[in-house]
Amino acid sequence: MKIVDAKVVVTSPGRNFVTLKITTDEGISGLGDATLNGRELSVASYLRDHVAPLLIGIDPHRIEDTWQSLYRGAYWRRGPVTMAAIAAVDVALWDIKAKAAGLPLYQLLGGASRERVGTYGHASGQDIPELFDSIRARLAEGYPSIRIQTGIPGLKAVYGVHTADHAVDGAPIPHQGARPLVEDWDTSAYLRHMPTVFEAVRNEFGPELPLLHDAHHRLTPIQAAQLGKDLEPYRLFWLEDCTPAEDQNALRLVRGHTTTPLAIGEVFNSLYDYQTLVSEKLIDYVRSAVTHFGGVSPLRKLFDFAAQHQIKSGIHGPEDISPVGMAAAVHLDLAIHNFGIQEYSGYTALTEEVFPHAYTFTSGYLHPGEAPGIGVELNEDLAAAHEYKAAYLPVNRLQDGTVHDW
Ligand code: CS2
Ligand code: MG
Repeated sequence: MKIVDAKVVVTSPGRNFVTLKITTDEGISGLGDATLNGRELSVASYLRDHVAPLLIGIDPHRIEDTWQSLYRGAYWRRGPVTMAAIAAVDVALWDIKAKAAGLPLYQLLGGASRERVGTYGHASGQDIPELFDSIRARLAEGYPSIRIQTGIPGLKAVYGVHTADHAVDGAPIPHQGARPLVEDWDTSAYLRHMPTVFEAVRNEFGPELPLLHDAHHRLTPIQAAQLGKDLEPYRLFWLEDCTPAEDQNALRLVRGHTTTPLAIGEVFNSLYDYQTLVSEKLIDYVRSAVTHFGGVSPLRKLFDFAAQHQIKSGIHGPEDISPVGMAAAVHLDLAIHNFGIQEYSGYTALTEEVFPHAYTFTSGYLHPGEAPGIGVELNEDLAAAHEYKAAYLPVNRLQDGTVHDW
């Protein structure tokens, strides 16, 4: 079997997605997600201009060799753009291999280790009553676990609190425009407010409901330690991205002060980003997504490394991972032993039409389905009808105007 075509499709059915379609001389094609929120066109160019020409003529069954050739052959290693591009190739080749075998991808990854994949949904609100309504809505949809994000008194806009005018079919959609929105931030106000939020949620919904929270890289290590300690009475399932973790050693300080479980890694794109975090057991969940970590091949290596340290998966699954990337994740989720939880925030109805898929989301649980491959198709005509629209992630600034992590 030989690759005869590699096509990049950029579409925007509510938000921008980048998809790679690889076609073989035997008529089997495979899809890969290359979506990098806010930098989509960089990955599209990396694929179109520097990767696709190199794929023509090679044997698509040689997944590991192709991955290593793209990683080592680029010379300039790692980074979100490179690894999203390599991820799309990796997933498309796994899609082809599984289709050629007539099997759903999870069967090539060792078969099912569970019957279904547990998820967490997003609940948010500007204030406690709005948050409670959002929690009730997620519970009504069957989510077994729920992430809590709220507004902060005195701040205008905060990560994770979606206003109705920025959601379609319940799925958040980004602010589109030539420049990013500017949001405001005050760490002291946040640290004062969050314990009161979890106190209110526990009083209203009880002690059993698994609750997650995303600090979104905004705290210093000692502030993260403080928040972790302050939230211990509320027994979180995890506190995510409590401090920027490029400095993996920073988590030694946090880990030393709190037993609140920690999840990190959605912005990581290689095993080296986790070296200290995993080997010293400084975290409890690894967050990388198939799309941003170089594909299924390296992510399963990460999960095996994490399993040696009793660390579990928590694959990143917001609305800016396309259904192609989500499908690949759910195949991995079903197969690996050290599965933790899968983030799932849903898509617009139009996105579902552009990417018809075999995976199902039923009362809070995902299953990849039994279709050969990853089980996703691309409606290219519909994709072409919804062109790329410039959209950037917000920029965060402190009250004095200093730029801060968003
Ligand atoms: C968030 C993401 O889902 C999460 O945990 O961190 O929504 C993140 O903000 C986006 O993926 C950025 O594109
Ligand atoms: Mg996050």
